[in-house]
Amino acid sequence: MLMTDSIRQQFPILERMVKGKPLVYLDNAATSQKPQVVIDALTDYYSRYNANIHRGIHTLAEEATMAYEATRATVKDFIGAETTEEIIFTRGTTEGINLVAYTWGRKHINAGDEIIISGMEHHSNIVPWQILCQEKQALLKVIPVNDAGAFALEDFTALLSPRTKLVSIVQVSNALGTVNPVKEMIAAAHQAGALVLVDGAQSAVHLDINVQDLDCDFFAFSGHKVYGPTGIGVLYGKKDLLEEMPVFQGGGEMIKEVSFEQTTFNELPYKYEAGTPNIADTIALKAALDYISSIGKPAIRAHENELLEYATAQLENIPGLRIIGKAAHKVSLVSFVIDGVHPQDAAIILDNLGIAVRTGHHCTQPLMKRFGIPGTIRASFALYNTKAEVDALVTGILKTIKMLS
Ligand code: 7TS
Repeated sequence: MLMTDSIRQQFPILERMVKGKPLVYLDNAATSQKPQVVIDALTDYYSRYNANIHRGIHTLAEEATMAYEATRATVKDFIGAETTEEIIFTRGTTEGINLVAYTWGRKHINAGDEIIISGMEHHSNIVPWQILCQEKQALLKVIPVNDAGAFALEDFTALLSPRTKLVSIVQVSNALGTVNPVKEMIAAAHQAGALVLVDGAQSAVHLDINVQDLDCDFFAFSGHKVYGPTGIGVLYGKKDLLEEMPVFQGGGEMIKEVSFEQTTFNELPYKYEAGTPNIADTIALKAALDYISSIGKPAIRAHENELLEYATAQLENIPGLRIIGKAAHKVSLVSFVIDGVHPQDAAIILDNLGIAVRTGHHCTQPLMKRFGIPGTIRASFALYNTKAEVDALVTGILKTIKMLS
């Protein structure tokens, strides 16, 4: 059992009042709140050892470099990578996916090749591949999503062909909460000769991640969804792939030697980190990952799953409310629509009650189209949420229905 009271005290924002009511923050899939240790790591860096990294040999530069690289080592352990050379810092999941599309993709995708994604992808795992496929006359194939908001492994393997070069798949759907069988998918894709990128934006905070066990070729996630800062993310890539891929952005840091005639590039991981990186947020990401590890993902998961079950049972009892996404394996996220209630109207009423939920298409427009809806109301739970907050949501929904009907 998590000690929610003491956990909540570590998140200063949870003391906030919104519209005269205590904040009930249920938009964790968009971004999670930050514990004091993360906020402290940011202010500590700026107030004690702000300096550029990898260049100066003065004390501050050395301290900043050490802290920055310490995060890389922590990330390596957090996702079970083999070496820190495989950990590339990015701005977030979106940039990680784009990095692969613009480097590996531009080199390896040719006319007639096929890339497979699923029908539940976030736009950031659709658009980069669409752009690439259009440029290269390649084909983007989509795994169909069933009424429960999932797909069977066979629906995926049926799409694999000798032309499949890449499978780019979300591990956990941000709109439905569905957990996809990525390990089995990776094995099947490899057998067909394709590489696999896993979008871990939603999974990294809930599931135990071991990229070596998964055997994925790339894995991308965002710091701000794992209780860390915005503006920092991670792209994991297998070393041999990262070594042979072309560079992404050119500039300082990513070079070995530059002349006007020719440039040689730096070794991994610096080859993909051009310019002064996001030092402060990278350093604070370590505090966030250490925070998660200190509590333990299994304990966090048990708490979140309890909230999910509790919320699902209550919401299902509300007449006219329909849950979208009823896969057998889900994370702590519930998406729903209500007869006669536009999600946006519900969000405004709930906000007046201090309740923060996400409404709309959740950057998954093709998925919304599949379900024939403009969007959903989404409540997503984190380790600091409570059953009392679920009760507040349910009461708020009942009030919303009364007001709008
Ligand atoms: N992939 C998935 C599955 C996501 O949920 C998100 C963000 C991204 C990629 C992009 O991550 P970013 O950090 O680069 O923006 N998802 C959401 C969401 O559900 N609500 O706001 C952002």
